[in-house]
Amino acid sequence: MSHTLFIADLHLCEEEPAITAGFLAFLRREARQVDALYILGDLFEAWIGDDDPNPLHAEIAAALDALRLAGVPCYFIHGNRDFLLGQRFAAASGMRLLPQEQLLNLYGRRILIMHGDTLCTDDEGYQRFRRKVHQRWLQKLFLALPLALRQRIALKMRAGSKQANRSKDVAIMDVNAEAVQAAMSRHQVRYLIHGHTHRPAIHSLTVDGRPAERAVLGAWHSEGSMIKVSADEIRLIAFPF
Ligand code: LP5
Ligand code: MN
Repeated sequence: MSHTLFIADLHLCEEEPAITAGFLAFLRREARQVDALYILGDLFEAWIGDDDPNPLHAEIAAALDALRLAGVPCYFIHGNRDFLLGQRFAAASGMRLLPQEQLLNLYGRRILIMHGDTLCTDDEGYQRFRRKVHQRWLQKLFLALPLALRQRIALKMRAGSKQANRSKDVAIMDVNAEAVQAAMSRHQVRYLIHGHTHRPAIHSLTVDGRPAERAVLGAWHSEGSMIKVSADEIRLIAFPF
């Protein structure tokens, strides 16, 4: 039976080889017999430019491209860790880059997909940070810096983020209910799929007086997380690596 898969928040990096192995196995197994694969951001722990010679990136690009050659189209929405992932890596991996919000029409259902960070509007510190680093001129400037300097800046940002998160209330780092409603209403959808919060669940809610569902992907730590959409269901599935 035909279905489409969604994943997010793998945070791939050289320090976590088990997660990389789990993802490579997922691309050879679960992702083979599907209509399409959507990666909803934070595939990588941190992305500082497509020119980064990290061998992990080439390995992942080759594995994704093999999936495409096997006939499975793959789409990518940027996360807050890999928003600088560009056309060069997209071409190498055969992925198509999508805008931050994308409306899908799958098996008769209108589904909105996104990374999820834009829904966390109570986290004002993050939204300020996001506005800054999403300025095109600043990104161009950053990408023109020597790789070693970019690495140092990214490490500083990661450390700053960890530090900031320690003092933030957990509720602040979840989605804001009104932001969810507004996005779903704007796109006239009853289904939303996103990641980012690392709180896997399927929530029931009401949008414009009608029942709706918000499906949240889990992060890949000790197991994988995916959402499977078919004509019958939207199902959240955890699976071992
Ligand atoms: O990522 P995570 O899970 O820790 O927390 C996120 C939010 N944090 C971020 C920051 C990223 O982790 C940093 C990623 C680096 C990417 C590569 C570099 C690209 C540089 C491009 C420059 C143009 O997204 C966190 C949220 C949390 O999710 C939950 O939603 O709360 O937000 C923050 O922590 C933001 C803080 O409130 C402020 C950020 C401090 C950054 C310190 C900057 C130091 C800069 C030094 C530069 C010389
Ligand atoms: Mn994220």
